[in-house]
Amino acid sequence: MQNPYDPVDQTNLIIDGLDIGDVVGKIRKQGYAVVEDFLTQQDVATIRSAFNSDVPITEMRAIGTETGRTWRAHNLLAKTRVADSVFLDSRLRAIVDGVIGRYNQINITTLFNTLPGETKQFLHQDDGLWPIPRPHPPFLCNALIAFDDFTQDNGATHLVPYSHTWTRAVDQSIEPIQIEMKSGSMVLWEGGMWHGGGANVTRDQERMGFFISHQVSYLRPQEIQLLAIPPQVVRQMPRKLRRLLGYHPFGIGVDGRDPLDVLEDGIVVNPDAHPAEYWRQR
Ligand SMILES: O=C(O)CCC(=O)C(=O)O
Repeated sequence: MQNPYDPVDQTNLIIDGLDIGDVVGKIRKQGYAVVEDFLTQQDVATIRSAFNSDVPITEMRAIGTETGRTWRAHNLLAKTRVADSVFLDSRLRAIVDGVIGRYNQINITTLFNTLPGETKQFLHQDDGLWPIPRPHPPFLCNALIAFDDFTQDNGATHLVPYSHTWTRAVDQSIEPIQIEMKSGSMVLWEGGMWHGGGANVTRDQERMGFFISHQVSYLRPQEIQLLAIPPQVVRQMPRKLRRLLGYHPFGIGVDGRDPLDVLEDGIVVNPDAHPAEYWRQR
């Protein structure tokens, strides 16, 4: 019997002209793949406008950067509805299913803007947060969509191809490749891939990107989605997006009920459950 957590075979699956099997194959083999023109310029403009006006952001000083020259917004699904369709995009969903299996959920969401003067990050692995010995099956699949063109000078993401299968730490002096891509394009990588943001050595070019990390649904996410997004907000979301946040049946659910039903009615004690006296008197 097939394990329900096995990656889905997406060979020969074409969605909106994109060869999903090809993208999945590249991610599995070399650790990453680029999908050009994933978003239209209209989509990019709409999300960028929300990021600039509605979405609260913070400075980031981490992963080797101390300048404060990166702005970040996390917990995006609590802050705006503007990108819901991106999370639900059928091409993205099929790629993630092909890399980590169909039982997956959102791990963390980030809109970031790397400003002129930002320094380069350490090369790191996103799946290093979970202390699972290597080699292990892929359990994280990440997507980063360029809003600005990613160029060598503005710090386009550094990646070390094939390093997702390595069991030793990468030498930080290794020569990575840089993923230069046009606004609207997306790079995806497997969670074990060594990568990092580059230095933005321009005087005046920002590098805005939209990052969505997915993980297998049996792991605890990096951002506690079930708490981070208030239930009244989740109730307004499409059902598929609620599932992606972690409201999926796993094990016993909530007293044997589907978490989505509990989200609707707030009933956390199964109506079919009764004290022992009830059952003895039957
Ligand atoms: O800036 C980038 O392109 C990648 C950022 C990154 O890997 C991170 O912040 O963990």
